[in-house]
Amino acid sequence: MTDQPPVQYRRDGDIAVIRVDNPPVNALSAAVRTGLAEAMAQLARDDQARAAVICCAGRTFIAGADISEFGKPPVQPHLPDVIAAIEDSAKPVIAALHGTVLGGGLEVALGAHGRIALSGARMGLPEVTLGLLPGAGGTQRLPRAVGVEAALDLVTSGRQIGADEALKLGLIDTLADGDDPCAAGVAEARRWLDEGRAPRRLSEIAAPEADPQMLDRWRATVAKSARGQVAPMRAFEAVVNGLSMPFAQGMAMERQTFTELMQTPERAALIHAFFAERRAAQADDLAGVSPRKVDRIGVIGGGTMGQGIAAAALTAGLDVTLIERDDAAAEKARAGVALMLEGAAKRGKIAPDAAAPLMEGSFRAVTDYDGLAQVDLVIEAVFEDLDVKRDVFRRLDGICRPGTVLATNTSYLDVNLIADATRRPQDVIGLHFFSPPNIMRLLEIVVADRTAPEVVATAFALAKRMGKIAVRSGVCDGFIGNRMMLAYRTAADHMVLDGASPYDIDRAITGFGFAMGPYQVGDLAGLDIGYATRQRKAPTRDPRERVPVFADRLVEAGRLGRKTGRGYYIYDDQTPKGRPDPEMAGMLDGIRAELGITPRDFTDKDIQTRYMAAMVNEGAKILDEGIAARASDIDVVLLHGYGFPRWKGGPMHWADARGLDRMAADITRLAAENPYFWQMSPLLARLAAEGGRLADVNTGKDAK
Ligand code: 3H9
Repeated sequence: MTDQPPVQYRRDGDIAVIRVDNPPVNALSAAVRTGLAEAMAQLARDDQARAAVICCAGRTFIAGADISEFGKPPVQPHLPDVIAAIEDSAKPVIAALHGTVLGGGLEVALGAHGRIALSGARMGLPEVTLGLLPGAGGTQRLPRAVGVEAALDLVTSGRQIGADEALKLGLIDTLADGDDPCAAGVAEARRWLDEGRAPRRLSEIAAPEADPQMLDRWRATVAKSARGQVAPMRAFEAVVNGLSMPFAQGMAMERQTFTELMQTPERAALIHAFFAERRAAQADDLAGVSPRKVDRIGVIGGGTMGQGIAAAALTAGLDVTLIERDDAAAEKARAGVALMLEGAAKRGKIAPDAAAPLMEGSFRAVTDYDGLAQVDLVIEAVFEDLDVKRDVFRRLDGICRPGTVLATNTSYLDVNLIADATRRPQDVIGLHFFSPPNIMRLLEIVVADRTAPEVVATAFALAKRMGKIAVRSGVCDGFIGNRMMLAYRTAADHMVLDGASPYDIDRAITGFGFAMGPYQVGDLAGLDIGYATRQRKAPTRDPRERVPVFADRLVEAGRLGRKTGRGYYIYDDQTPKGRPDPEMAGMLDGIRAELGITPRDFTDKDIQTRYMAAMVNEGAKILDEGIAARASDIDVVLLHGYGFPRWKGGPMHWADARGLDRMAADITRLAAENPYFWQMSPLLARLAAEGGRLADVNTGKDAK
């Protein structure tokens, strides 16, 4: 932090430079709003100043309102008033943009009379992603700057655009070179003075006309993509309704909508998700612990996971040595990684022509473990079998130099047992990537009993470098995510055994907001995975456990899901995303008759209640055992790895919002039916009785 006030006023000749310096992202806290308002008053008084520049210190222009103030009583001056003061200035005001110009930051820029941006700047109005709409003139000024259609696109999607696109749209006037936004702004202001340009106020421009058909198209698009969310449609309406109102009335309507949205559970959930993602990377016991340097990594196994991990690491600028069994497998892996890098180039993750040089210079697929002698970290992604993995780690122990981090990508095996295969368990950790690892952002960092703090810190640093959202987990079967999934899938399987169809379940669960239902997910992942797990556990299975016989039958009939064209659904050219199988009902009825089950009906609500109760109950157990350090970490895993609807915040947030007494009542009722499966988490029972919240639980165990 600097000792200086967050907004400084100085003069460069006859240009006032108003510089915001509020690390880390120059958010518009009350102090910044006050500082900007005072600076505008000073500008008006300053006879020496003929124009002004608003620019920012640090890595970005203003990245928006201060989100940490949301949910608290608003403090004056309000942002719309500050922006009105900027726009009302009799002297030209130029906003000089760099970094990420977001939300209220872009609204400040729209209040200025001219906008110049450094070439790397990105801008957008992400408020809908927080359950809000732009609340400081964005819905009213943006259409006047870029036209109705472009404004609808930006306001309802929250997407960010680069400076080039902003220039084309007319959102900015000029692109500047260099890396000093304030200097670029001063030069632009001087040009304005030389040309004698007067302030141009967007509020004084008539609202543009809109083609009714274009509006209908957009209304349909927004309704479809918003799914269960409220904010995108309210944002759409604010833009459209504002077109037929005087500017001041449009501003009042926008403010009213903003205030209403601020009260919604959707806004609370989305902001919870934003902070939960950032909090997940913070561990109290790692303060002051330095990560080891990681530039070169090894990947063992060139299947889909190994290839994806390699591609993600190359994209992040790491050097990668991939080990495969034989030359043919190594070549296949190499081709797969090359394809993924081309995909990364298409998605703009690396430069358009970067894939080939990365493959040439930073990647090799070899068959000899000796290639790993000099790497800084190894990620093993071989077949999911404890003995196979222990063998790999024994070999690594013999080859890797001291200090190399040895990571396993296992999704459920005991990392302690893997660590024990080496003479350096302190260097062993789990890095559970999600499939496909070059796309999915979630990474579970699995900390074993003897993993050194430095190794944990190294894993977090690597995750950050690779752009992953990292969550720390302790060791248990399935870690946080797959253990949760097993619980809610089991609840779903019980419902199918008892009378629901997989299609009923998937409809109810996507209706809740999940990206996919459990049986759609099963088909995508391959039904053989669950089958293999059930076979593995069969010898130790408790006789009270209910086996999803129907799932086993599908696999035994060769119906493994999408990859075989048939699983719960049928996949063909006409229905690549799958259609229900007309034979499913008959098969299920046959199995129920065999098991002596009289089928019963489940409403969507019944299905959602059981699915969520199983998920939350397991989450509470995971928290209680210290497998997760905080409830919000569990939310992040479900949001990023399992398609939980972001606007509901994650299962733990959702349960707190619904009330733990209601959750406990659901579980008690279900336990009467099946006491073995519905064993209430003691933590959940206690919190429900005390009126507590999962969010406030601090196990103090730091997930180890
Ligand atoms: C809005 O503007 C409403 C207006 O229309 C109307 C008002 C009336 N506030 O993400 P990072 C913190 S809505 C407070 O790790 P990066 C963040 O928590 C707002 N804090 O860095 C973290 O703290 P910590 C619209 C914020 O480089 C630290 O800064 N704006 C805010 O990966 C670093 O963040 C947005 O939605 C904030 N606005 O990404 C932008 N932003 O170190 C939200 C960040 O303690 N922000 N922090 O964990 C972002 O998208 C990214 O943070 C950004 C930087 C791209 C800026």
